[in-house]
Amino acid sequence: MAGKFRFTFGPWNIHEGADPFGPDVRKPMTFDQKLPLFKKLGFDGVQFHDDDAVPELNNLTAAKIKAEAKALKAKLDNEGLYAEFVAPRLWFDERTIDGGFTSNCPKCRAFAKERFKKSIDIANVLGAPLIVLWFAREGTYIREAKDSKVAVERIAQVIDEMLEYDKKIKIAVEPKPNEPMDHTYIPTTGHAIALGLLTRDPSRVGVNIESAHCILANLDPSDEMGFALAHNKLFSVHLNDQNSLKFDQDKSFGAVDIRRAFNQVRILDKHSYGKNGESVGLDVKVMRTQKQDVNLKHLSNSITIFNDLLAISRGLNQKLIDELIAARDYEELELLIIHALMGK
Ligand code: XLS
Ligand code: MG
Repeated sequence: MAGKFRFTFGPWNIHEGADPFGPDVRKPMTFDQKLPLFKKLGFDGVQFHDDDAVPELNNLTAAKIKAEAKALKAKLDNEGLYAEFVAPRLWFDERTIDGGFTSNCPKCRAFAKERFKKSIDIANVLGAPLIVLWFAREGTYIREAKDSKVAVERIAQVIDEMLEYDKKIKIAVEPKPNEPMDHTYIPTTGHAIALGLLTRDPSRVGVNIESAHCILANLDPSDEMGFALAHNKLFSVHLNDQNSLKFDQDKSFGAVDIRRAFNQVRILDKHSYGKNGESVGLDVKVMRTQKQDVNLKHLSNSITIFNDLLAISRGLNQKLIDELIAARDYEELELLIIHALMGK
């Protein structure tokens, strides 16, 4: 029992602060300005959307995409960083207004598949073993717009083709129940794992579990992680926090419910998460109110909170816990945990 934890985040986690109600409040930073910050903040790896890695990739030839990815790989090597995954960003383009894989328009579906392939090509150059699929617009605003059976079959079909396209790549589905859509297909870990069963190689289809997304589905993130671990499917995690069922907040890890965060750290540690090279991603967003010169604290604070909770978890008297469990004295066990979290 002991996880091996390496931390990652994506360039989108350094954010200018725009929200649906107002513009940027901080100056943008270029990718090259962000890169040296990873190590300084305590991170070892970088997560990429396909167009974070190769901007404007829609307008580039396959050869040019590979060349740009190669140049990026050199920059990462230079900083001593690894690429954890590449995720096709299928929610920005006008062709994916109504989704990519589940769009009712065949040309749009073809575009989405192309982007998936390009993501795999980029991942290969970067040495990233994983593609993350967050199904942003693969859902509906009104149920009558799409057929849910056909939609799931279409998603499975594309994943299946990509497993054939690349015989090694692994795919981590990142479930989320809503936002931007009213209802998103593949809302939970169970759905994601079952989706993999519809493909030619379920062993290469797993999950990236994001704390906030579980909470939005009214589920406990640590139990979702346990479910995935029991299936050998926890390919990555996106730790953060979320204050109940509202818009996706991506708060610093543990900032809302420290006990809920503790249980995520504990389940990961207990089952040696990271032993196969998995990373701990922190998909956190700084508060809009934060000023320019202190706009990175959500990242370093999230690692600090993770490590503090890890120390608490490892410091618990396991013998006493086992005794309390055997005696079914969960009230006493609860006090023990709360006191530990209170530093008592
Ligand atoms: C959005 C997602 C996104 C993915 C990567 O809610 O969390 O950031 O992790 O595409
Ligand atoms: Mg995420």
